[in-house]
Amino acid sequence: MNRPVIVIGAGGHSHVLLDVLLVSGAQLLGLVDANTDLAGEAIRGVPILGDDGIIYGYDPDNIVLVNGIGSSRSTDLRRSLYDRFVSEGYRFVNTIHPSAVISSTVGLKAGVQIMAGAILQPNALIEENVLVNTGVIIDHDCRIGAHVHLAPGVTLSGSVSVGARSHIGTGAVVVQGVQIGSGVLVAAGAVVVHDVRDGQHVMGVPAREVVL
Ligand code: JB3
Repeated sequence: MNRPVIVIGAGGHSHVLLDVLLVSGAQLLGLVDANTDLAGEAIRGVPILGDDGIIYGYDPDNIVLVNGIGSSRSTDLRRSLYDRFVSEGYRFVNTIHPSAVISSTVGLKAGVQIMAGAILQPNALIEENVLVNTGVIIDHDCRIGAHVHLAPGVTLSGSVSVGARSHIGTGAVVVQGVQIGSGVLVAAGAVVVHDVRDGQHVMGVPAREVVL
C-alpha cells in the first residue's frame, strides 16, 4: 500500500481496521468522521482530521481510502459512502489481517476487508466493499455480493451465495448451497437451511421470516 490512507469513520470498526493498517505499515494520513467534535482527537496516534469534506482536499490519484463504517443491521451507510467516493474518482484499498487464511483461488474485488482469523476456501468470489469480519468461514465456491457484511463468527458452507447489501449477523450459519438474496438481514445465531428472498429478514433455528 504505497499511497497515504484516509479511513472514513472513527467508530468501533475503524479501531479494528487501524490494527490491520498499522501492522501492515500503511502510511496513515488520518480518519474522517461526521461527528466534528472528534476533530483534533487521535486513535492509536492517528489523527481525526475532520469530516468527509477533508477528503476533497486531496487529489484522488494521491490518496487511497478505507471504509471504516461497519453495520449492525443495515449496510446502507457503508454502501453509500463507498459509492459516493468511487463516483468521485477515489479508490478503496483492500484491508486484510495477516492471520486470515485465503486460498490463492479466491477472487477479491476492490475495498474488501478481511479481519483476523477469517478463512476463505477455494474459488470463493468476494465483490466490492465486502466486510468479512473476525473469524468468519467462507467455504468453497461461495459468492458474496457487493457491500455485504458477514459479522464475526459467520459460517458459510460450500457454494452459498449472498446477494448485495445483505447483513449476516454474528455467529449465523448457512448450510451448503443456500442462496440468500440482496438486502437480506439474517439475525445473529440463525441457522439458514432454505433460500432467502431479496429483502427478507430471517431469524432462529432453523431460520424463518420475521417482520421487523
Ligand atoms: O460487530 C463488530 C465486530 N463491529 C461492528 C461494526 C462492524 O459495525 C461495530 O460493533 C458497530 O456495530 C459498527 O461499527 P461502526 O460502523 O464503527 O459503528 P460506530 O462505532 O457506531 O461508529 C460509527 C462512526 O461513524 C461514528 O463515529 C459516526 O459519527 C461516524 N459516521 C456516521 N456517518 C460517519 C458518517 N463518518 C463519516 N466519515 N461519514 C459519515 O457519513
